[in-house]
Amino acid sequence: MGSTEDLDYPQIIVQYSNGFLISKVMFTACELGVFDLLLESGKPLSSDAIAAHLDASTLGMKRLLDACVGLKLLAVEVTQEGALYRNTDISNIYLTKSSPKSQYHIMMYYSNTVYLCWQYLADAVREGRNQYERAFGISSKDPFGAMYRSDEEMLRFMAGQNSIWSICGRDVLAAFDLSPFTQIYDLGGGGGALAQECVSLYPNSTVTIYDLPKVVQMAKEQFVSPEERQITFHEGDFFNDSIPEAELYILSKILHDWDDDKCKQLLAKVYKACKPGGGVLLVESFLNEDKSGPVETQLYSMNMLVQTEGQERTAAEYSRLLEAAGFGVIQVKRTGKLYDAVLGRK
Ligand code: ASE
Repeated sequence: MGSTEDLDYPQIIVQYSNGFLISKVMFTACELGVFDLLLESGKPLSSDAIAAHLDASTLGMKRLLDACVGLKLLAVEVTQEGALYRNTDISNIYLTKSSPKSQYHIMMYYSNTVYLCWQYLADAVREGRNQYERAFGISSKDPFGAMYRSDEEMLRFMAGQNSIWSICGRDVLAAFDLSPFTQIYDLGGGGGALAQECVSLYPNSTVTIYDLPKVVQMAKEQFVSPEERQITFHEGDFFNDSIPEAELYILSKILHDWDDDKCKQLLAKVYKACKPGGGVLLVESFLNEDKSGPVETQLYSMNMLVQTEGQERTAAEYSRLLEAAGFGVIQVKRTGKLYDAVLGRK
């Protein structure tokens, strides 16, 4: 029996202790461009060649590459000229910048922003609030003011959220037949990846991305081209400005940013604006009813504690929020993947 399976040092404790080291190895290989270089080169490369191309030390790069092999993010073959490294299929698809399913941007957000907030997790638990003041020296009164404290931060967040929808967007939009709704608002639609999935899945729909003015400007500059005629924009703050009439409102990972009072306030406003027969689609990661899992969602809920005013909720909790706002027929769909959906009808 290996020493790490010894009851004095159970595997579960070893794995959990090393979890953050594993994350940081993967984030760093992404950040330095290891996976991009190996994709572009089209052939396996030595650690010296990779170090030279990426302007890194040979000593540090060799160690990073070997750790990536141990994590199965790279493969190595030993030849007469020495060790040659190449991407695995999974790295090519998810860890390179240019792949359609790239998770590069969410990794950069985790590594450079989320990681810093988690430094203060104990303080967040003690105080029951987010940690922007300690992590970045900025007021935590307005979480999105803090999250969008610079254009660079805002862009990193928007690109990160977009990368999630490139993987999960289709599943949550296909959870219900949304084809009867042609006039759709994506409230807090950010970089627009979910809106793009929506018009591609429902060709008769038009989606208006409703978000803060500086978010809309960035989305137009970086993510959505004017040729995408089915996508339009509306600049506003959904708590303080009016919400135009539409058939369907999508709130995707919006309610998890806010406490119950703010959620009720927002949903009541959406209910008022909604056409009769219309609806609201909530896209979130649902906790089990007894909150026993899934562990990914429990971890996201910890992240909502350190970064926002919200939390992850159960399907019943979202249904109750919808009912409180006046929505009738409420249908819940668990997708079995990271994000689920609930549809409420007016
Ligand atoms: C938000 C989503 C996220 C607000 C802050 C966030 C994400 C990271 N930080 O609405 C993406 C989801 N991932 C996690 C860990 O929650």
